[in-house]
Amino acid sequence: MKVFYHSLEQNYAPRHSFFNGVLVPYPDVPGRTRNILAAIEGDARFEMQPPPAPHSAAPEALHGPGFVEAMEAVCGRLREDEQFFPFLARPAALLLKSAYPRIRMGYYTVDGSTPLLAQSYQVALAAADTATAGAQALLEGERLAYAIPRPPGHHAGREFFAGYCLFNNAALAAVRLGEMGKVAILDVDFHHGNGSQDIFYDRDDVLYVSLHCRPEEAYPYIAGSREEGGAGKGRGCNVNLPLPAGTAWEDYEAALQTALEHVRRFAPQAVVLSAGFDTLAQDPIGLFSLEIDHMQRIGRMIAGLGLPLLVVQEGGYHVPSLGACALKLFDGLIQ
Ligand code: Q9C
Ligand code: ZN
Repeated sequence: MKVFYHSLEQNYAPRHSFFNGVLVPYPDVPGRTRNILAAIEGDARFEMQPPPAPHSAAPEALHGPGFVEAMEAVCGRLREDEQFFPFLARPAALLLKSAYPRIRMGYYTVDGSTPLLAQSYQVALAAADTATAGAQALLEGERLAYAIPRPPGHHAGREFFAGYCLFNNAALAAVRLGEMGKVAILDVDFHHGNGSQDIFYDRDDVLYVSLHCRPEEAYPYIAGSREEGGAGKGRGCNVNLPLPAGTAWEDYEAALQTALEHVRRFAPQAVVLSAGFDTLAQDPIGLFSLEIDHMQRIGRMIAGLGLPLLVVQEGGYHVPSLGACALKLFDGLIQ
């Protein structure tokens, strides 16, 4: 299967995330993708593709020109070693009129988990390009492809960045796959993909189904409840299946079965899997108790859909386990 990746992210290493009022070491480290790449390198099933064409994702179509321009403007003005957290975080229209990109960026900020660096804009573009190249492969007839963007994407909404995510890689891929017909995004990251939900909330051409830790107990705290079912013609096309902290395989499997029933009923032409490995018991952020072997079971269940599938990497922070998780997931998907 074709694997899409852009090496620009290897030099991308924010130092801190602002969480619970303190700066904590940034969990989205370059070692994450390095561990995955090392695992798949020696495996003939994975065929590394050349880096995607620059700016092929065109994120402004999805995220709006104001957001993309503000990010470019802020990043272009940051010092080499600077880590910028917007200190205003409010969608107040007045902020957008500011001549200062640092102030404008506040409009697009929801929390402090994600600082911006001088390279953020370029790296975010490369990540988006990586996911859309994966989508393009499915449009050209591939049945399974793997995109490994970094930073991840599912917390980035129409007009906000959050949760280590800048642009929504999986959403951009899903939009590209729209050429085939209806698309489902199945999100198995430990966290609710509030960005993906936001982007497709009122649309009936993209189904968003997520299995995640309930917002009462985990990030993003502000979205992910069962009641959020879509709006307007998108009603019924957003499915949240929140699970309590501590969830282990039996309950997870039952919820995944439910998620897959929703996907089948929607009858999409293609599926984007937002694949996070932060459901692992060892994960330093996640609060579920899955084992590495369960990734194979997840893969096998998803393969049962029999649909073209683009796997887009999201979270997963127990670095030494990530490559093994990816191999197990694809063992299940391919068998
Ligand atoms: N100490 C993704 O997995 N903060 N983002 C959690 C835990 C934010 C996760 C802090 C978590 C964001 C893509
Ligand atoms: Zn996550």
